[in-house]
Amino acid sequence: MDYGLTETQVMIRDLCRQIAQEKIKPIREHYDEANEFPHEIVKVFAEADICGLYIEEKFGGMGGGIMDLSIAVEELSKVCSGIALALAATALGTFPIILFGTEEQKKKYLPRIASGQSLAAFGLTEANAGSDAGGIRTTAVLDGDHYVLNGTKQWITNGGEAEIYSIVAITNKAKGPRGASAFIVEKGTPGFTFGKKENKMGIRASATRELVFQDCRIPKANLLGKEGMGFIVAMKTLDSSRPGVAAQALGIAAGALDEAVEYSRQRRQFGKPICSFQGVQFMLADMATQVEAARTLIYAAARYIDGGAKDVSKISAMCKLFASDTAMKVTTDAVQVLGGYGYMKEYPAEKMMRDAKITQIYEGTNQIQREVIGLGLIKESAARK
Ligand code: COS
Repeated sequence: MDYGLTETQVMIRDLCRQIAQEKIKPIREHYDEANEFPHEIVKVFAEADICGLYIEEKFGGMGGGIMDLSIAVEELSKVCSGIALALAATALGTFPIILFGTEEQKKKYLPRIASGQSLAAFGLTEANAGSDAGGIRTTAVLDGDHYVLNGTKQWITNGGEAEIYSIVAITNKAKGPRGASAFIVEKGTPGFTFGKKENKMGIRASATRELVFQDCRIPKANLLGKEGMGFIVAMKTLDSSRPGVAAQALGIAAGALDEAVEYSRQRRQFGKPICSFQGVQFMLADMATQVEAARTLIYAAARYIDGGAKDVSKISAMCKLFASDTAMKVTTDAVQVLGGYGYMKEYPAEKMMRDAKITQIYEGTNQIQREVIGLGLIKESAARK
């Protein structure tokens, strides 16, 4: 199926497929085992010019959108979603600048990201503020022409590796979510350091770290949007980034399906390949149907957002919810098809199953996605009256 992709999108898909097969496949096990960040592959992304797929051409990007990013993330994640995350998490950290940055801020930061010279990251989550994003405690206090940041962000993807961080902090405690603001903070700013690097179940080739701010002074010019808009910046960013997580989940599921089909053709039991048994065929059929449904929903969501639709929270949450639940189900079934071998580290199915789990958790748990979808339904119904 060609899914109505443009010529450029087919080119992006084929290029990323080639990078995944030739450059990532041979080293994915090493990075997973070592819990190490894949600097060599980030260089490959930069050389292949895929870091700016979703960034405007005038800022050095390819001028595409979320659809182009999703295609790339899906292809890379078929082989290793941990490595693909360097690209996807950079997009998450870049969306606040794309959506709310001034022309000067865009001119200063986007070309560095588009060229692959700098990675980006998004800092919202804290130890006591995960699903309850409005509960963050990191503060930013205006002092002359600087803001002074204090607090700790937790579980930040690309933490320590990124040069450019979009950070949400409280500028007015009394106002709740309306008292948050968003800022750009550069690595190397005095008072900005990195804490614990996490040892994770899956996506082990990605860097997940604490960001620590201690009297970190950043120029006032680094404020994104207006003071008090931080919660909206965060929510709109997540609306744009969730199809990327969904594409990551889709890639994991599609990769696991490929492994399961191939294995079932090779593995012989009772004198026949196991793919000849209906019990296995039915499992593969269900897996493939779920993968196609996830892809179709993600592409629909990505096109809708790229088309400039205003209220995209519901469709964005739907594709993240469906694709990540699909990834968990399909990878679990792939391990089952591979049986004892599926449980062993010499086959990639167990890694895919470990990698899939996080997609049901980060960028909003699937319980939060259901809440967003539910609220969207109520809002739409109320608007019709
Ligand atoms: N776009 C624009 N505005 C939005 C919005 C969106 N997607 N979502 C919420 N808002 C606005 C609301 O309209 C509301 O505005 P008013 O103050 O004018 O009424 C304001 O933001 C607060 O919204 P709400 O009352 O719904 O906030 P809650 O604190 O109840 O939280 C959820 C809402 C749960 C949806 C939010 O906290 C969330 O998304 N949590 C998950 C965060 C997450 O994904 N974390 C993962 C880590 S970041 S990678």
